[in-house]
Amino acid sequence: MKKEWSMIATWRMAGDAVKLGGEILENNGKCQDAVEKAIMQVEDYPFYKSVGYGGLPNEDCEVELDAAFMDGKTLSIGAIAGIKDFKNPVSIARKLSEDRFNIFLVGAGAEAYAHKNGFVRQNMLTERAKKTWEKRKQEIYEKNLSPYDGHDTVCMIAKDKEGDMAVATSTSGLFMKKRGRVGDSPVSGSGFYVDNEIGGAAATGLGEDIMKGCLSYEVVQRMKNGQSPMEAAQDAVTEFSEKLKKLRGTAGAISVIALNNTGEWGIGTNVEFTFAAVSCDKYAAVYRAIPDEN
Ligand code: SD4
Repeated sequence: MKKEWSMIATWRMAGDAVKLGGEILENNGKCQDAVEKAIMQVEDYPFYKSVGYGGLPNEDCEVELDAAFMDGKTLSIGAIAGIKDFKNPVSIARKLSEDRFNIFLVGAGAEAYAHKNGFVRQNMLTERAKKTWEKRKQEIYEKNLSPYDGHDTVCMIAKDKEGDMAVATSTSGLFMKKRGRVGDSPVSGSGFYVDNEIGGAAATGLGEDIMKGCLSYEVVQRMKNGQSPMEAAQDAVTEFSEKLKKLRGTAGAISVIALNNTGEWGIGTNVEFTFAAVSCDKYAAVYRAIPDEN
């Protein structure tokens, strides 16, 4: 059944934020505002370890953030990567989406743009994140662990009462990543995609593998070809994970959320304990997705 408005986000941490986004949509607000404001709430909360303030540092103990914004009506995109010391990367990405050129900025260039456009400077490294970094550093050394565990991106897709759609993402990326490493989250087609005429999708997990399959665009194309968001997301993740395993012996964690332009939602994953927070026509809930065993 067609939903008046609808919103989906990755992870349990977005549970309260989708309620906020839902209120915006219920009160005739725009999908662009719903995804931005809801992600800002997650970015500002210091205990969500992998997004915004309090995000997980890179191997040099610096917090480098990636974010993106896409408008499904105009296909406008704005993205930033590796930005340091600015609050609310999602808002900087949204601002960039207003431009015709230079819509994806990295590092010092992104910081100069944010400064020029009046965005708030903030040291994004918290004491808590620093302690987590020190502990992991010790564990990597003592137990010979892979450094690259622990990372969750917040992604949100919304459809408003006008039928317009938007998607946004925000993340500190892979914990202990190399300085300058960029994952899928700010990369169009891999970390996110939306088109009013079809729907949207966004990914969380190991960016290095998500980018190999351009999975958000793949899910949107599957919806275009008639699959429901649930089928599109689950089939795309399962088929691509199988392909990676066959070709390379292993597939990283991959989860994709999807929302079509009637407000129907779906989630696909290859890992246990993936959650999606959903808010549609006045109800809100957090769902757990189960990987497809076939
Ligand atoms: C990245 N995809 O930078 C992000 C991290 C993430 O769940 O989503 N983790 O690769």
